[in-house]
Amino acid sequence: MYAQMVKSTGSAVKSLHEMTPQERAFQERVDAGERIEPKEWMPEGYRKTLIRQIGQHAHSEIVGQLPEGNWITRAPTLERKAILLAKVQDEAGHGLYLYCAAETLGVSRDELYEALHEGRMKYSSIFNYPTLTWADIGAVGWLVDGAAIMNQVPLQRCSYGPYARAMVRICKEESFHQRQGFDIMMKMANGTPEQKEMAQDALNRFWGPSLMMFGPSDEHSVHSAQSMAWKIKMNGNDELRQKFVDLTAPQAEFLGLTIPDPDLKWNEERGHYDYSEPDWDEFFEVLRGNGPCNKERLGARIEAWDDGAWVREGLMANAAKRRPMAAE
Ligand code: BYC
Repeated sequence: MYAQMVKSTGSAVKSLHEMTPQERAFQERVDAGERIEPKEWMPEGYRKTLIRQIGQHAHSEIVGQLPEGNWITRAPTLERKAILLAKVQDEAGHGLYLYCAAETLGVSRDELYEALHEGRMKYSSIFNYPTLTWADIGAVGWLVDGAAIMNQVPLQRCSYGPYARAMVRICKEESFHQRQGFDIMMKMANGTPEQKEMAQDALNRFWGPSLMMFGPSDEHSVHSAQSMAWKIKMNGNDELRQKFVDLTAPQAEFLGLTIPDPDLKWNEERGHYDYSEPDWDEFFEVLRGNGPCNKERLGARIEAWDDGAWVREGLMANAAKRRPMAAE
């Protein structure tokens, strides 16, 4: 029930000569870097892939409020509390922009929520891990928002107009989020030995799950080839993961913390860091609904939906009452 049990359905990319004239004209527009807008013709697969990705993305923003929301009342100072509150509110806003972008593809927000609640749609695996200490809030901002930026900046150039435009605003806010996380890590890493230990422990627990945010290795990514041909995705999963490692490793060094990977080493020849693959068995278990917090996270969303029923009913009743008045 709580699993994100959707079966992946990637299919081979059609070559230009296998396409219908309409599909070919569409692909040529995408190849030329043109933006596709809501009312324009698009292949059904393109529309479905966008609904899947934007919907999952929106759900991630909303479910992603839970691990951090957990710390709003326990943030160590008033300033930290205000900052965290603003960040969590931003995530709600991101969810709303993204649900709106998905709605332009002919799916309603209610349908998307229903699919999430029934385990027919996924959200990012990272939010199925608990935030046990204040340092975890630093690690989430630094690593989770850091990974999100790495993935989302290229999406500002994606082929679907409403998604690309939503990304512009989201990315601006994500950089603030990443910096506030790094700032928490700086304070902790330069604090008492106990605080530094907490920072290291948070890095130890969030490193692998952050690498998993980029999705399975290209070899196991069922959607990448088609999504990249349609410019719904601009890069492969492994390419972005490598960029994230390259950017983050020196930051960890600056903090005086150790990334929990004995194989992490700068490779002069490649011009990149070598690193170990995360535990992919764990990743697929989390996707099957067996992560540490899957049940809790989805349970909280379902409860919020049920608790809000009276508000939705009230609003609908009010709108129905006003309709005849507006017609007069
Ligand atoms: N978790 O063929 P692949 C945030 C699924 S939130 C769960 O490579 P694709 C924030 C994938 O969906 C930021 N599932 O897929 C919020 C597919 O299954 P389906 C979230 C994952 O789509 C609050 C299957 O595995 N960012 O920043 O080409 C607080 C095969 O994968 C994951 C986005 O959503 C995963 N990690 O590529 C703080 C970015 N990875 O759908 C921060 C937009 C893969 O066939 N999304 N799967 O059932 C994307 O860029 C792409 O969808 C992904 C995956 C790179 C994630």
